[in-house]
Amino acid sequence: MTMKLYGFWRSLATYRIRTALALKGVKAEEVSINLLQGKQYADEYTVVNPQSVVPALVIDDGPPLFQSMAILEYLEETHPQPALLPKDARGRARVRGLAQIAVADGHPIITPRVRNYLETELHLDEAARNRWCAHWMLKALEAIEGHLAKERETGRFCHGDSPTIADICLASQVIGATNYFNCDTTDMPTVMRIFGECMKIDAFDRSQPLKQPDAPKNPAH
Ligand SMILES: N[C@@H](CCC(=O)N[C@@H](CS)C(=O)NCC(=O)O)C(=O)O
Repeated sequence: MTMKLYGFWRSLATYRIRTALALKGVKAEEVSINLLQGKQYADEYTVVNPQSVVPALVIDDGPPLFQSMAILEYLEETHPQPALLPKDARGRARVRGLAQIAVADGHPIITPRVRNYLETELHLDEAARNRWCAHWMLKALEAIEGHLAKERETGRFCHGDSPTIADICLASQVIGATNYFNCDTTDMPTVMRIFGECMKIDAFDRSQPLKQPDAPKNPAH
């Protein structure tokens, strides 16, 4: 079986898949689609993903899988060990809910296509665009903190003592907030404690955007 992950070093959604693959010990060749150069709109890529976003995962000659949550669920079903979802339905609902705060509510409104629209159609300058992004990234993290701080299922990780899909999505959100938008995360101690636990795991750490071979050496990208 061959796997090809279409992604980009900077992409938070790609980070989620890279991390899940690493946790599960699944090898995939990564094909870089340079979002900063608009390569997501090139014909060669729109045949892979008509939405012009990464990630997409192609397995053998099969049709590309798309949307990071759907790909995470696919990997969980096809490579069940180590499990990234709890055994009980209620637990799975909680993990998916936490993940979706980042994936469905926080991340989509800071993506390049949204930032480009704010710039070219609404004429917001860079400072205003960054304010927008920082605001919405933090809102999602605050919502996650609200759950994690008070719910007894929270353990070393978001749900118990081993990492789940919720931790992968939390980590992607924290990386975006801190690496890209300089967010102040002091009001979310549980989120940051769990992020610290994630980063002790090699699969989370080495999948980070700034640790990818094509990432710029100067972090002020
Ligand atoms: N909901 C999608 C989001 C995909 C997405 O927006 N990816 C970003 C990179 S993290 C992208 O390719 N953006 C291209 C653009 O906005 O032009 C997922 O989770 O896979």
